[in-house]
Amino acid sequence: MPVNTYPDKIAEAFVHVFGKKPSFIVRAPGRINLIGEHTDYNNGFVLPAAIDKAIYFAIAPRTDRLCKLYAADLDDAYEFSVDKPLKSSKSWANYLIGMVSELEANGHVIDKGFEVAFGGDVPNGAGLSSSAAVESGMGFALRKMFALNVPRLELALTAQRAEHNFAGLQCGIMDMFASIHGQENAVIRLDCRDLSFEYFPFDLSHYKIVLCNSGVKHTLAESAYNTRRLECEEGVAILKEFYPTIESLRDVTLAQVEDHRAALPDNVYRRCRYVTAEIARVVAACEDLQKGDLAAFGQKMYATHEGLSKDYEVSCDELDFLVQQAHQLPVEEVLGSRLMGGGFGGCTISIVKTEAVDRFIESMSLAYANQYQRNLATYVVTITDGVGVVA
Ligand code: GAF
Repeated sequence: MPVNTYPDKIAEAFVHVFGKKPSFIVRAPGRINLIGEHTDYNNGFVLPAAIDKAIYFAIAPRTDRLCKLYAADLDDAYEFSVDKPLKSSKSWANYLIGMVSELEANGHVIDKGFEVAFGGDVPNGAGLSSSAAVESGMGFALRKMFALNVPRLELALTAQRAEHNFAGLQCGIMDMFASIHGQENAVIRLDCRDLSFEYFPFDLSHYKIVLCNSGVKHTLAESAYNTRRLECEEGVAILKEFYPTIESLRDVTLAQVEDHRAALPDNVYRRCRYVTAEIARVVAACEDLQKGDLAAFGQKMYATHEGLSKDYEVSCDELDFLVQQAHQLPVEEVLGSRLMGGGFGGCTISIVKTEAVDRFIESMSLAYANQYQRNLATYVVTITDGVGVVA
């Protein structure tokens, strides 16, 4: 296993840039999601986990009110006053400034400036939530440094507001919740309506989770994501005429969507059809996990992909190709596969028999290179604890 040198690298970068030692180092992981995509902002269920790819933060307080940020992976710096945490034209800085601003807006007192260097190995734009990791890690570091009384759930909600107000993505709660609440070897079954959750052991003694990175980054992914959210809201507004008590698609069944198909514009109908089916699928998938039936779980991953691609329209040719390739491999070796995260590019997630992992990676890489003349980056990930201090 390779030694994780990131905490040291970030500490060294801190010393190099700020000329002193950091007070401590925080690790904030990226996340995977086993099933339950685009269900979080519809008050449904999700099944994410924190992974062994993370962003690290080295931080120390200052005596004045200046906040100095250094993005080690970009070799770029930015500074602002703790009294004026305003949106910047540097998009990477907004995730950190957003956390300062939203914590202060919530009444927490950050009474001094600070210096922070950060960076890590969560690939950008791969659907592994590097942005939620940055927000969660920054928030956790500020909480510790200024002894803020911010419970983990509030930290996740603060990170979500930072993403909405400073990055412009009207995301759900899943990504930051997973980065903050992750537990080693367990997936989180989160009910996004009341934010109650339980940890499910995810037995990976015979299987591995393999991510295949399409390398595709859709430039309009954020606006397309926000549009999906609005389409779901439009569906709820129309269905409310028939079911006045509903508040979200969580309160609607697939059968009810079908009953009122004629009242829904076609795009809205298909979005509602996918979301209501997916929410029910997560519940059934958790039952599979409880029974130890990973094969049934894997089949549901393919069904999710089909819905994301055809009804929700957040896939792309490359992701469809990767899932089709995985589906053609022996079912005893590859249990399931689908696009993961918001979509429009990024990674697929597959559950692969341990002995078949090398074969899987080789055959997927070859097929991808033949089809798109591009190298396929693959990651075999493990499930780890959420955000915390590492040194
Ligand atoms: C992105 C969002 F940030 C999440 O909130 C979630 O909606 C996901 O897309 C899709 O499931 O990662």
